[in-house]
Amino acid sequence: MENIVEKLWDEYVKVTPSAAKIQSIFEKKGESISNDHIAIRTFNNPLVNVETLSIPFTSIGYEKKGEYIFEAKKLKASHYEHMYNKDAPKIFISELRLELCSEFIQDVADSIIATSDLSSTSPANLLLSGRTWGEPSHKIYEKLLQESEYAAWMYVFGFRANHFTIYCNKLKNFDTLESVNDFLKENKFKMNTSGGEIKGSKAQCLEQSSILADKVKIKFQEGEFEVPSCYYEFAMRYPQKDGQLFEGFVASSADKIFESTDVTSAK
Ligand code: OOG
Ligand code: NI
Repeated sequence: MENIVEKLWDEYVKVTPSAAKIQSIFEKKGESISNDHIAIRTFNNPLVNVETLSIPFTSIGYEKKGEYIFEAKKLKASHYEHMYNKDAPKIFISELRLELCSEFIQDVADSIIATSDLSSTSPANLLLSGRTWGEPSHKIYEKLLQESEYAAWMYVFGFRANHFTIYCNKLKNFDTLESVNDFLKENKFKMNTSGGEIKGSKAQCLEQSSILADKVKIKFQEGEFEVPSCYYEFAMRYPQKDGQLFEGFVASSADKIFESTDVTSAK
């Protein structure tokens, strides 16, 4: 397990230099970082859907706990928790519901999945493979962006962790998510402000924030362009009425967290 999480991290930091920087500034303050969750994106094609990408996790003791629908973004997601190891990060996997998308998106998804050699790739390897199709076309990327930022991101970045999330309850020197955000801003990181800097509330038992995705140079068929890659998230969890810490996700907050990879905000 540690293995797949570590490997996902290695691929993630390659396109998210801010995540490594943020870890190190927290460590300089004497913190050791725990992960609340890791998020993965995909399409609902059975070859690569949430169910398929969950196999590497369910096979090591994770079980499905929650399901979420994002109508406007045409997404569906599930979250997984480890049955025994309470320190294992939760896994949040979402999929684009292709049948609700335009024919253009369906054709792009079908063709990139068809050109990927999935028969010889286990789901665990797939998760570490990034883009399993060739060089993307910037023209197609731009057209996808107009309809679905999520589809455009998938087209360029493929299978990988979209973000890791620092579990802020475990930080020793930060009592509130606000103080975490202040520290990040002092260090010149830009926050995703969609729906407010802090999404959710104590009453919802979950507060979340995130930096805007890093921008990386990608080689497209037409040449090199900078596009938003991945981001780092921060979560603070609170006990529910029964005294148990809330371990789920809040759809209305997640809806805004998705926008951390939005090109229009990642200026
Ligand atoms: C997932 C966004 C939702 C959360 O913690 O609510 C999420 C994504 O951007 O792929 O991770
Ligand atoms: Ni998240």
